[in-house]
Amino acid sequence: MRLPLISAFGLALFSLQQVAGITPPPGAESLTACSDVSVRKEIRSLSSDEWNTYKSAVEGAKGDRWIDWFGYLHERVSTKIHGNSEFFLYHRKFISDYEKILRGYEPNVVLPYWNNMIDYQNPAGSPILGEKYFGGNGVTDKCVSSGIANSWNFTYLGNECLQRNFGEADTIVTWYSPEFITSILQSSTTYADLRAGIENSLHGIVHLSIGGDMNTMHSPADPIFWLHHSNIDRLYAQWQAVEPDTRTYMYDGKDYAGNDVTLDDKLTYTSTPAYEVMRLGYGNMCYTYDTIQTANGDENALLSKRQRKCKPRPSKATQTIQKLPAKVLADFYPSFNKKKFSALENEMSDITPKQPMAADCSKPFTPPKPSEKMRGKMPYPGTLSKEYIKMMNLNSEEVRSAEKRAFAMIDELNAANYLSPYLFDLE
Ligand SMILES: [Cu+2]
Repeated sequence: MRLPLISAFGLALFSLQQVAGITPPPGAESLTACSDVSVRKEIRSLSSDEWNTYKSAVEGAKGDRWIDWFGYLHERVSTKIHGNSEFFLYHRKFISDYEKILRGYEPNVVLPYWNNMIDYQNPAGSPILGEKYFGGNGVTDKCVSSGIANSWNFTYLGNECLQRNFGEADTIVTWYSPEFITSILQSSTTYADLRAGIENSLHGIVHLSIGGDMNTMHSPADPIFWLHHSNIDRLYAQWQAVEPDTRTYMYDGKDYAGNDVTLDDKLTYTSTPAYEVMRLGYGNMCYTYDTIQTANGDENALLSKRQRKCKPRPSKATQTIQKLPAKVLADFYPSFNKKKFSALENEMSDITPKQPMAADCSKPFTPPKPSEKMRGKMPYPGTLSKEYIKMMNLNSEEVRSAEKRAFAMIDELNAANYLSPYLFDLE
């Protein structure tokens, strides 16, 4: 009598996984679905209660020197987890460990992310680097003296302050646009492609150009690190979710020693196999992102009806890009070209720094008018310095080819007279 019961149960489990279409690799079958899945949101869409909770958790963790510890840990592992395939997976676990530490101070806290692509034209002008959130450039001795990180000090660094070092006249070089990241999401067909495309572009320039501690191996000391990496993790998770059957457990490319990676590889200095962190909503990875939820039509009770009105509609930028010459689409937007694309591989929403998301917005969402002056004038991103490439153990050929690709995309969009809604007349 017992046997049929067991096999019936086994069958039920099996068919559940069939529905999802994801076949877990050996070891991962035992990961169970989380009973509670938290939703990471763009920082500007947090309610003031949510922001205060986050702030209080961060201040608690800072007070107990957890943030110093994570900076120290990152420094210890840094040469193994950058410039190779482990990059996404190690950082996914790393920021999730941080989130767990924060829950020791605020049980309901959820790590937000910073969609810094929408701020790419003028990062120093982003509210995220302002008094209300994380503070701006360093002042005396490059010490940060505003926002959440006002007057932070680190004992393990010889009692030094938290430093930032923007470029000339307190500005920051141009970062990577939503148009570019959309192109990377649509063009990357392997894990290794996506890793190289994101780490060598958006990931690196944000670290390098915020400068100070962000441009060191103990960058987690800067509280902005966690929101930047949450955004990087979101892009990886979205890419996985476009084709969950094939991409959830797709892991290829090389590790730091030049060996092919495998799903059983242990993440550096941990006993965690790679496969354990790859599927969101399973095992210890009990979170998702608001953009994934929305794209999957799984927008849940977290958003009230009133809040739903503030959700971005299909964007103008998407429509404009789709009308560009076939060559531009074929070269840079394969999914738009096929006219079959997922919202998960499209970062071009109507959200801009002038109209960020707001959880409690009272007016209907209308994107600002793009500046005609900027038609055909998308700027090139800043490039990674030799020193940065060396420090991070990156492959300089790979970096330069990622940058070249970005320049080529910008050239084609400008040649087609594309008007980006993320550019403003700054004069
Ligand atoms: Cu890192």
